[in-house]
Amino acid sequence: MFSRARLIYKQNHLLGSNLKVVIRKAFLNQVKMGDSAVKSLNANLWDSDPELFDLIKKEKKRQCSGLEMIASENFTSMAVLQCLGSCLSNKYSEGLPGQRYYGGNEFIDQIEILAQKRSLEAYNLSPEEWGANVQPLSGSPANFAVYTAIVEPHGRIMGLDLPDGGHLTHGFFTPQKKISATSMFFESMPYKVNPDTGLIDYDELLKTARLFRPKLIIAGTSCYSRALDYKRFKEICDDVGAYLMADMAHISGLVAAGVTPSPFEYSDIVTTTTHKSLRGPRSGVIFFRKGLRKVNNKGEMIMYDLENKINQAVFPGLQGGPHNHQIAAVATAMKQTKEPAFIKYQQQVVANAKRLASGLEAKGYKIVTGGTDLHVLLVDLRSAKLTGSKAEYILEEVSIACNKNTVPGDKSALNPSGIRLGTPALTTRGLIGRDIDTVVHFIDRALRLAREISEKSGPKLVDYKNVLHTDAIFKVKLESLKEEVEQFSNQFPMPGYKEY
Ligand code: DSN
Repeated sequence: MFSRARLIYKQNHLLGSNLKVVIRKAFLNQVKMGDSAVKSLNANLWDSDPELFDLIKKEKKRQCSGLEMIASENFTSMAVLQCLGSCLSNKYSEGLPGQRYYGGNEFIDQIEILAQKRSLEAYNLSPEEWGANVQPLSGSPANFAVYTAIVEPHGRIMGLDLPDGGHLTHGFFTPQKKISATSMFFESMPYKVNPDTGLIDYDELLKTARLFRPKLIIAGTSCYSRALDYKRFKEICDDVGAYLMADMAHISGLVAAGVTPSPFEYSDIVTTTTHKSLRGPRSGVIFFRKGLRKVNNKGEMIMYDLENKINQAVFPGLQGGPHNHQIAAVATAMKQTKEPAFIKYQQQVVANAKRLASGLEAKGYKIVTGGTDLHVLLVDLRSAKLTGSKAEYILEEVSIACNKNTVPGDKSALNPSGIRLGTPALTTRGLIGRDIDTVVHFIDRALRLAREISEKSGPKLVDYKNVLHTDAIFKVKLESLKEEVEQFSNQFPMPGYKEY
């Protein structure tokens, strides 16, 4: 028994030591393989994924050689790109500075606090009266977080109708379908522009608000070329006991530079994206008031209680870990708002938009509201006998990017009669004065060509595209205009990395 036991022990022991050797060898091997695996996984994008890198380079070339006139786009700074491509992308930090659900957030906390502080400074806000949540991933999540924070499920919200220049998240629905989650989970009622003037009809808004009694009214636009009357919005909100939320996504750069009225004086909450006129990263910020809200008719002080509600709506309500690389990029973009060059840039954005509007008007195009005070204008193409889709298509074919848009009085959002044009991106590349006249000239040539093609093709977009690509004379005209646009555009510098 004993010797058998010894034998078994010995066998096991031998087996054990052999096993140890085997395991150790495998481990060493793994470490070696791991090393080389990590190394090869860490290669530059251009070495590890030339197929994707090639597509990115092509997009860069498209951006450089075209004229970018989508009013919500811009070319961000090198500092922002460097934050976006930094190690901050690696870190989880659910929670707020000082109250995280993960360790290792010493520097992440400092970065987020810096982004909050600079966001307030950018708009000259006192930290006693305002707070900022810099975690929303973009504008739509920021808006939805506000609604879930302060409006109960199926509570009432009013926003500018999408076809009148509002944003999807302001509650868009059609007679057939609830389109935006805002209209699915809350009861939304649109307010409108006056179809003759293209201007927001504040009297009608008041009448509807008195009937609808919303908990929240949104003062914000996606395509509207005039400054909003925030004072009037606030009076209407006070009349019906609603909160006022300004969505300043489009104009947040202009507001920071003081070239358009600020929504902060009258609003309870302000949301914004940070990548449009502000020129930051794709991200979002919610500003909320703190302190005294009002004194009621019994003389009692009613305090704001937005801070916790909004912070908790963002996380854990709607989002997970904040995107720290974006938050750092917001911090550096907000810092830039304090530079004199930023103010000059924003002034030029508006000057360029005004010049573009008056140039197109001089060529016979109808500009909704008769011009612009901001970075954006809306061209009504009904009198030019073109649709927004046909105009957008031909402009893209000659390397001018813009988007089709409904104009006041349009019956269908699917077949809009206008195009929206913006100047933030062109201004970033340095276009001024006479350059804008050249852009007007290019747009006019393209639209006149579109009309010729449309006369030949008839009303259908599919036939129009077909004629545009098959008719030899149109093809030559199109190619030559495209070449001129690209030669012109390539003269202007592009911020960011050279190739990508
Ligand atoms: N998609 C943006 C715009 O173009 O206005 C708004 O989020």
